[in-house]
Amino acid sequence: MRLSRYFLPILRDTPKEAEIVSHRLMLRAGMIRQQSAGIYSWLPLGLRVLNKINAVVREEQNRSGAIEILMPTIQSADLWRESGRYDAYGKEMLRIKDRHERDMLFGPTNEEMVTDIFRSYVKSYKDLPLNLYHIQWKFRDEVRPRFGVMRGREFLMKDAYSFDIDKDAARHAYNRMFTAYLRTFARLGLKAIPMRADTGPIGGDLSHEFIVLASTGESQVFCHKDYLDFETPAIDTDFDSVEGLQGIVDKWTSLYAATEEMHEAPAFEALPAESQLSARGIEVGHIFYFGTKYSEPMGATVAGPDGTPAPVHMGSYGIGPSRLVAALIEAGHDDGGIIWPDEIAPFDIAVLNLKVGDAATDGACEQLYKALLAKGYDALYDDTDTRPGGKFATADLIGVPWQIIVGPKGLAEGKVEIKRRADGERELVSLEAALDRFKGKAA
Ligand code: 5CA
Repeated sequence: MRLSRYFLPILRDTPKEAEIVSHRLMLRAGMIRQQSAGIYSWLPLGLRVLNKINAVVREEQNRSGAIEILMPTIQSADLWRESGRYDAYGKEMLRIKDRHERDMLFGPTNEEMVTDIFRSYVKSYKDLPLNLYHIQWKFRDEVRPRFGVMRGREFLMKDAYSFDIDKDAARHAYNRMFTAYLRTFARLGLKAIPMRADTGPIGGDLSHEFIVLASTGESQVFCHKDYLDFETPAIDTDFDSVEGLQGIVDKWTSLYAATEEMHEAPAFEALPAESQLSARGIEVGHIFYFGTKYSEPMGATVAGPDGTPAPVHMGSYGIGPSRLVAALIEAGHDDGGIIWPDEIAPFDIAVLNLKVGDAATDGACEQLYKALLAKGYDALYDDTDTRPGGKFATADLIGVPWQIIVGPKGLAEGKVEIKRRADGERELVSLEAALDRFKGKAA
């Protein structure tokens, strides 16, 4: 992408309305624009990051055996009357009437709708287990939308729904998602700790929130420090192995970890003082097992081996990709701006032309830029006529992991500079060496 042809509305001044660093940086880096309280447009840079997060989430959902669908944002109130949640959900639900005066709503979650899909097609235990997920916008009319996309009213959610013949099978489905979540957050470069959690309006009696520790987090959490050193399940984890996954989940739930609602002070205080971690955290994922809470009232039954129909056992599993964009910035930034993990960065490499119009500099930059594109990188070429200082500031602000800085002085000696955004380390190398350094996206 040539910056001169891109749409990157950078703000030089710090927006006053933004209370936390991720919100400030997302506005300054031209990633989002607020349209009304808690409702945002995603500008090109923000959308790139959101899509990259979705790609990781999707890969790990698929790996665990879940199957992607896409359900609508607008739902019929009748479905929610069947489960009894239409009245119970309260003011957070945005209720709408269509032209025929039918009650509709903008979905805050999809348990009812996915249960309706399931009951329409699946009748036998032979078609189980099944886990269907989608990545779709949700609306919750939060009393206090704040911190930008961290707590929005309209936000993106990956929500998966599992269907099983009995409680044991449902436990395995829960463990699959639990394990997939550990892998997903680790791939995003985040340390997310599963904590016993309250189930709120979703219901059920087994639930974990996945919490990223951050001083600006909205939740108060308590856990054993050793979780910070636990190993992530490997890429070749066998998601069909009941014992294997139970082993992973047992390990990751073996030590104390709870959100404020579930906190038991005496148990926590019994830990050695040096192992007690009491901190603020961001909830990036939340998983639930709720048995037959929806399948029973909605008549989602399957026939078991003896032919007797019984309500299917369900769980639901949420991740907030739009919230994750903010969480990643809370976890990765410095005074200069954002520091993205390589896999999530909006661009892989930025080429900074320090003297546009100078034939040698333009030539070297074009050569670099085209070679990087040919190797499959998302390259950003700053070919604008901004001063060098402005280019450095922009590249640092938007957090591209690698910068190749090209100017006439260096080129006179046959050199360009490679800068690593994360630690600021710089290296002077020949143009050929710079090209050779970046071997190809898959390499
Ligand atoms: N149906 C279940 C699981 S699929 C459910 O709705 N769970 S939830 O309420 O816990 O939300 C799932 C995830 O969505 C949360 O862990 C969080 O990452 C994200 N999320 C929830 N509310 C918001 C919000 N207001 N703004 C941004 N992200 C949110």
